[in-house]
Amino acid sequence: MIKLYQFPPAFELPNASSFCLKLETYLLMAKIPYESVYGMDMGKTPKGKMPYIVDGDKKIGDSGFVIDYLKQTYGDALDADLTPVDRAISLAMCRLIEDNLYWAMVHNRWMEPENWEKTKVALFSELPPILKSIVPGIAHKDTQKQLQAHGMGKHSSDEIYAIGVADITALSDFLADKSFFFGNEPTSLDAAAYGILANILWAPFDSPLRKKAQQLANIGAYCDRIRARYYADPR
Ligand SMILES: N[C@@H](CCC(=O)N[C@@H](CS)C(=O)NCC(=O)O)C(=O)O
Repeated sequence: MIKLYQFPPAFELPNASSFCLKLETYLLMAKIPYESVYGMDMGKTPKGKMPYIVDGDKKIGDSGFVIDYLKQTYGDALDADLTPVDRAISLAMCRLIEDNLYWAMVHNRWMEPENWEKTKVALFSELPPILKSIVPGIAHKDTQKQLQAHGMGKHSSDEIYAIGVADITALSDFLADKSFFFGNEPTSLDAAAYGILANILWAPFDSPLRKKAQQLANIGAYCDRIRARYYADPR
């Protein structure tokens, strides 16, 4: 059976990492059996990031490459019927979520001082005492560097939230009154969108991002719908 390596659950979410939640949601939506292996050992990851999977003798990192592999190996249950135009939109929306909105969420969790205190407790409190005194500081500096390298970290908080709010509004406008982004059944874009929107809505961080997601009624209803359909059984 496929082993899905991911961070342990946090903030009462199946995963506080939007990429881990995306991949688990994809596996559930595509009905591919898997077993979660929770941990924080980045040394074993193929790309220094979570999530990754091990399937037999194959170890694959990056949620996008994992989904490509799953489609090739187990069939494309979710995206097979998308038109080329749908695929182009799906890719662009996915990039909006993962290469832009994600960094606004990271800024909110890691760079706002009171949120960093919550993030630190949620992510690192299970570490043994020696590691607990070292790892959070290193992770914080590394995240700050990543935000700078991406470019999001060069903006003020107000500017970052304005960027993120525009992304959430675009997702809401595209979703409109549909059940899922491309109609009545989910596609891989829904897995990516749920990964981040559930994290923005339900992790305990007030921000203009969460406020906007709460104001847009279709976003809350969408996340509720996916949670009820795929996460009703406690796992
Ligand atoms: N492109 C990767 C991104 C994965 C990613 O950024 N994972 C974050 C958690 S949300 C991570 O492992 N961060 C740890 C680090 O950067 O040290 C994917 O799609 O899987």
